[in-house]
Formats: sequence, structure tokens, C-alpha cells
Amino acid sequence: MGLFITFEGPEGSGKTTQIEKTGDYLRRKNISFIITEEPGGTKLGDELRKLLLNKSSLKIAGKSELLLFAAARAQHVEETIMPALDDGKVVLCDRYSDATVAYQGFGRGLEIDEVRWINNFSSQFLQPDLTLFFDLPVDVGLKRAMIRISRIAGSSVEDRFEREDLQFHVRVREGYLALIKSEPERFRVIDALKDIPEVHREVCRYLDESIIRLRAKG
Ligand code: Z5A
Repeated sequence: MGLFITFEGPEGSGKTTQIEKTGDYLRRKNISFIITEEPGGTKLGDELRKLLLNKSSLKIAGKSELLLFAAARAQHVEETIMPALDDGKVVLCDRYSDATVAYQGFGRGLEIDEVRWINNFSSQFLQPDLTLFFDLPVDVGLKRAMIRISRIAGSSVEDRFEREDLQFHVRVREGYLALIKSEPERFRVIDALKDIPEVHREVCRYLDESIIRLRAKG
């Protein structure tokens, strides 16, 4: 049986940096894994990612946005995540259904119970075994994300969410904190203000704990 680990946090919290370092760590340990992301991880998901995130004048209503993220997830779970877990792999996923509650629920103000229903429908109730939440003040994360974005030119810039006002991002972080409070056993909170090697050491510690727990289960 595989292990499903999701990486969550505000913009620029270092998820992408850490997911890559986690892959290197698993490779050194000879543990088979995949790295994937949402929206994305399939051809359909990659197309929806462009629609949802790229710089464009396309108007997307809150409910449409929710359903597009859900469509990407339904494909991702069926085509990529479940087969990898069935193969006994560790799945490292950059964002998943907690992001939908935080961004579309708390950020956009859609009804939380409806967002949860759509999440369950699109994910076939597949929940992560472990969720690492990279926490940092929203203004610091936005600054980091903006620096990264400024290095990319043209229409491939994924900045639709970064362009939201600060209050939107504050609500998103509050959404994540509410989720952590309601499911403390699944989440591990990591201080993303620490330097990259220190954050990585903490990720490895939580990952090792999960692998040991999984092996003990047989
Ligand atoms: N979204 C949604 O609304 N609903 C959903 O259901 C889902 C997603 C699934 C896509 O996410 C967007 O979709 C996201 C939510 C929404 N909102 N946005 N935007 P994404 O994960 O693809 O994009 P992101 O959240 O913006 O990630 P990011 O900006 O790429 O940040 P990151 O991956 O967390 O960080 P990073 O790229 O690793 O690091 C950013 C910069 O900081 C970079 O220059 C690093 O070198 C630097 N960095 C990293 N760690 C550190 C430390 N520890 N110290 C100092 N500097 C650091």
C-alpha cells in the first residue's frame, strides 16, 4: 500500500522547493515515489491549470472556478494518484482538496459544506495520509512569490491568485488554520520562515514517521 502526502500553504511558502528536495531524499532511500501537483498531474489537469492560473482576461465565476479545480482533481485521482498508490508508491502532491476549502471556501466565500461535498465527489473520498502545512505570514509569502513571478516572462505567468488583494490571502490562511484545528492528526505544521535546509530536515522527520507508521501497519 502506498503513502499519500500533500504539501499545502500560502503562496510562496516553499512547497515546490521542498517537494523536490523530498523527492531527492526518497530517491536516496530507494523508495519509489511520484511528484505531482494540483491543478495538474494529467493532460486534462495541465490544460485546466492554464485556464485557471495563467495571466489572462478570462472571467471565471467562483462556482465555475470550484468546478474546474474539481474536474482537474477527479481526473488526477483516477488517472495518476490512485494507480500510483496501488503500485505501492509514495505520492507527493503539491496542493489537494484542502486548497479548495481554503481558496474557494474561505477565500472566495463559497459555502464550505458545498465545497466539501464537491471535494468528496471529485476525490472519491481519497484523503491524504499526511498533510504538511508550510506556514508563514501572507505578506512574506506574496513577496517571495512575486520575486519568482518577476523572473518569468509572457503569458505562461501563473499569477491569477497572486493578484488577489491581501485580505483574500489572509482569509485563505485562516481557512487552512481552521482545517488544521479540525484534523490535527493529519496535519503537521512547519515554520516556513526557517531556512531551506532546516525546513527540509523537518519534512524528512515527518516523512520518516509516516513511513514507520505505514510499515508497522504491515
Ligand atoms: N488553488 C485553488 O484555488 N484551489 C484548489 O483546489 C487548488 C489550487 C488545488 C496553484 O498553486 C494555485 O491554485 C494556488 C492555489 C490555487 N494559488 N496560487 N497562486 P501552486 O501551488 O501551483 O502555486 P503557489 O501556491 O503560488 O506556489 P508558489 O508561488 O509556486 O510557491 P511555493 O511552491 O509554495 O514556493 P516555492 O516556489 O518553492 O518558493 C517561492 C520562492 O521562495 C522561490 O524563489 C524560493 O527559492 C523561495 N524560498 C523557498 N523556500 C524558502 C525559504 N525557506 N526561505 C527563503 N526563501 C525560500
